[in-house]
Amino acid sequence: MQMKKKKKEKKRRRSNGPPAHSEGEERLDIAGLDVYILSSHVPCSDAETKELLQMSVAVVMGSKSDLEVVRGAFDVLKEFGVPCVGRVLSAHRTPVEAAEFAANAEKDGVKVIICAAGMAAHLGGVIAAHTTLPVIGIPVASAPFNGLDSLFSMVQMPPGIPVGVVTAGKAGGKNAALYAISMLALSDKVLAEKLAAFRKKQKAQVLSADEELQKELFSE
Ligand code: RP5
Repeated sequence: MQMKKKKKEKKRRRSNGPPAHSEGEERLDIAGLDVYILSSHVPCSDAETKELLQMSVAVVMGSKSDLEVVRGAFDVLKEFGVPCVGRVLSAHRTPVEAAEFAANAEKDGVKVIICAAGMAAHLGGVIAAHTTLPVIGIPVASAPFNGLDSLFSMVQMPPGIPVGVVTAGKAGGKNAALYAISMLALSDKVLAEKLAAFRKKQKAQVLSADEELQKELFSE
C-alpha cells in the first residue's frame, strides 16, 4: 500500500516538474541559472525531480514574450542564491496546466510564485486560485493600453484571493524577486542577512552619488 502511494506521488511529481529534453521544452541559461521554459507538461528524470524539490521561487510567465521583463527577477534570485524555476503557462491558452502547476507547487517545494503576464493578465489570479502560497504579479506592458490593462487585471482581485502586484516592466521584475526574498527571509537567517547587506550597499551607492553630485555642482 505504502509502495503504491510512493509510486503515485513520484508519478505526480514527474507530471509537474521540469522536463527532460522533450518536445516543447527549452532549457535556457538566464543569469547563469538553469531555467526551464516549457509550454507543456512532460516527464522529468529523478535528478530533475530532486532539483525541483529544492526550488524556492517559481517564476511563471504567460508567454515567452514576457521573458525580457522577468529576466531581472532571475538576476536578483541568482544574486541572493535562491533556487528557482521558470515556466511558460498561460491562464487562457493552457488553463489546465496552469491550474495543475499551482495545485502541486507547494508539494513540489515552491514557497513563492511570481507571475508575469500582459493584456487580460489573469495568470496571477488563476494561479492564486489553486494555491495558498503567496503570489506576486508583474504586469507586462503592451499596446494599446501600455500595461494599465495588465495592472488592473492583476490588482483588481476580488476579496478572498489576493495577488500582491508590483510595478510593470523591468523594475517590477526586480522588485518581485526582492519581495519574494523578503518573504523567504522570514524563516531563513542567512537570506535575511543577505537582504540587509543588499540594502546597506544600495544606501551606500545613493549616498556616494549624492556626494559626487555635490562635488560636480559646487566644487570650484
Ligand atoms: C499574455 O498575452 C502574455 O503574458 C503576453 O504578455 C501577452 C501576449 O502574448 P504573446 O502573443 O506574445 O504570446 O497572455
